[in-house]
Amino acid sequence: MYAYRMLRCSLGRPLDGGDWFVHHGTDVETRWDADVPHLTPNDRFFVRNHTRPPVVDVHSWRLLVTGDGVLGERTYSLADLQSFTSRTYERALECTGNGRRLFADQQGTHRPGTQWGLGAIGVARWTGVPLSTVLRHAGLRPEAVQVMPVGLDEPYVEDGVDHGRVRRPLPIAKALDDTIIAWAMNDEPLPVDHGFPARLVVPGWVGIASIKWLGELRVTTSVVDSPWNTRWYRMHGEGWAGPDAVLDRMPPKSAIDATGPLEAGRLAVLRGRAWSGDASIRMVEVSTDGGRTWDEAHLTGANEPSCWVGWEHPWTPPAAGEHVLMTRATDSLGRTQPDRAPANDDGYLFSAVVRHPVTVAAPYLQTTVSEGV
Ligand SMILES: Nc1nc2c(c(=O)[nH]1)N[C@H]1C(S)=C(S)[C@@H](COP(=O)(O)O)O[C@H]1N2
Ligand SMILES: [Mo]
Repeated sequence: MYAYRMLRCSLGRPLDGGDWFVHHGTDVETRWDADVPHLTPNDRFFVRNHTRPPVVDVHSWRLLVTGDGVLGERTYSLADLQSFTSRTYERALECTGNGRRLFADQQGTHRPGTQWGLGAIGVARWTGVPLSTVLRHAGLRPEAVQVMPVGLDEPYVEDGVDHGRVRRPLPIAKALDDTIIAWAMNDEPLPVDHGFPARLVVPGWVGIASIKWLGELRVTTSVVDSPWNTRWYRMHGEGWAGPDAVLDRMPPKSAIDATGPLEAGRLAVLRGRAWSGDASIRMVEVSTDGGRTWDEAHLTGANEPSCWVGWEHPWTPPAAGEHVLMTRATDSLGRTQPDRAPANDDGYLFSAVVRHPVTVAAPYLQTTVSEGV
C-alpha cells in the first residue's frame, strides 16, 4: 500500500516539485495551494482510512444484502451490480473533520484528531447503481428503517478496544434518495484507497457515511447503532450548546484558490469555490479587508447541490503588504457561514469563515521608475 501511495505521488507534480498532498500519517489531504480543477483527479483526492485498505479479489467479491428489512438474503457480484441501470453525478465527498486545524488556528481551541486544513474534500464524477435499485431488487420491506453498510477493512481497534468493522447506520430515507453504490470515480475503476471494488456515495452527508470496500448491507426494521454514530461523528462536549446530535448533512463552506502573485494597483481576479451538503449555493461574499466590508462574488459554472460551484471576484490591491481575504457562503437552505464555528469536543464541522492571508508586492513599474530617478 505504501509503495502504491509513493507511486501515485510520483505521477506528475505541482510546480514546486512537492507532491499533491499534505500528509497526516496514513491520511492525506489535497493541497489548496496547487491548482485544483473542478473535478479532483483521483491521484489528488484526499484519503481517510481508519485502518488499511483491504486487498479485494474482485472475481470472488460479493456484496451481501441481509437483515430483517429484506425478504431474503442475496449476494451481488460486481457484474450483477453493473447490469442495473447506472447513475452518474458530480458530487463532493468531505471529511466531517475537514478544517479541524482551524479550531486551533482561528479559535484557540486545539481539537484532537487529524489536523486537516481545508483539503479533506474533493469532487468526483461517481458512477454506480442507486442503492434504492439494489434494495428493491433484494425485496425491501416497507417496515425497513435503516441500512448498515459494513466495510471489508480490518476491525478498528483504538486503545485496545475492538470496535468492529467500519460501519454506520444510514436512515432509509437517505438510502432511497440519492445514495449510490459506486464502482467508478472520474470514469476509472475505484482506486484501492477510495474503496475498490465498490463504495457508498452519500451526497452532502458527512464523509463517514460513504463506506468504502463495501462487504455487507444490513437492512433492518429496527434502529441498530454503531460506534460511528454513538461514539464518534456527533456533536457534543464543552462549548457545544445544542442537543447531542448525530451528524448527517454538511454545512456550507467556501475557499479561495491559489491567487498567484498580487501587486498593488494591479487588477487581479480572485477565484475559489463554495459548497454545501444537500444544497446548492445562493451567494458567496468576499472581504478583502479582513471582514470589515463584503462584496458579492460572481458564481461560475454549474451550481448543483452537494457539489462545489466556482466564484470569482475582481480585486485591485490598494497597497503593498499583508492583507486578509475572507469568503462567506450562503446556501439554498439559507444557511450562512458563521464568524466562529460551534465548539465541540471532536472538532467536527469547522464551518466558520476562514482567514486567508496574502502578501501584496509593491508595484513593479513604480519601483523601477523611482529607482531610476
Ligand atoms: N470502510 C471504510 N469506509 C470509510 C472509511 C474507512 O476508514 N473505512 N473512512 C470514512 C471517512 S472518515 C471518510 S472522510 C471517507 C473518505 O473517503 P476517501 O478516502 O475516498 O476520500 O470515507 C469513509 N468511509
Ligand atoms: Mo472523515
